[in-house]
Amino acid sequence: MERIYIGMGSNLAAPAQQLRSAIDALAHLPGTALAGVSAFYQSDSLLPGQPRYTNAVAALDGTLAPLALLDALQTIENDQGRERVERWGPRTLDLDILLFGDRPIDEPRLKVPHYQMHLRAFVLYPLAELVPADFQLPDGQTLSELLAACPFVGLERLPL
Ligand code: A4P
Ligand code: MG
Repeated sequence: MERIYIGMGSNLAAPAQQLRSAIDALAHLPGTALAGVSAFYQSDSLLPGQPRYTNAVAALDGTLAPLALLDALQTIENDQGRERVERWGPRTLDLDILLFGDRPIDEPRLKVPHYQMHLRAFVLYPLAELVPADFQLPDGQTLSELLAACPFVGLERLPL
């Protein structure tokens, strides 16, 4: 059994509802159990000219292989109307595998930890709600160090 963290994001078609549907789908994934969900956070897109994003992080306990989980997440994205028109384009739902136990993964289709998670406030602050205070990434960096280098600026935590 491994603890897995999933970053969720949406900036189209009622983003908070998209996240709630995704959480429901994650709760029903075979081979995993939903272990927790952060609050929802809003922030501007990293690319100008796109609607604001709503983001959250979910924790799963699973026995699935990493690529099987990626397939399942992409099926959920597609079921919720994800269209891949351009990289970083606006999307109904993006599900990223942030962390998979304490293993780094380097496959053509899957890089874990997610390549930019350590720089993104909309990933780090929701993740911090779900992990112990001394939490470390696979490379030994602590989440506290990453948070200290990544101010909460521009992030809006939505009421539960
Ligand atoms: N892939 C590799 N590693 C992973 C992983 N750890 N988890 C591959 C999931 N997928 C992974 O993903 C492209 C390919 O990445 C997948 O087929 C998979 O094999 P994608 O979801 O089709 O493409 P994308 O999401 O457009 O690209 P990317 O680089 O994942 O974009 P990001 O980094 O997700 O950025 N602003 C705010 N405020 N909030 C956001 O959530 N998100 C983006 C998109 C831009 N600006 C944002 C936000
Ligand atoms: Mg993605």
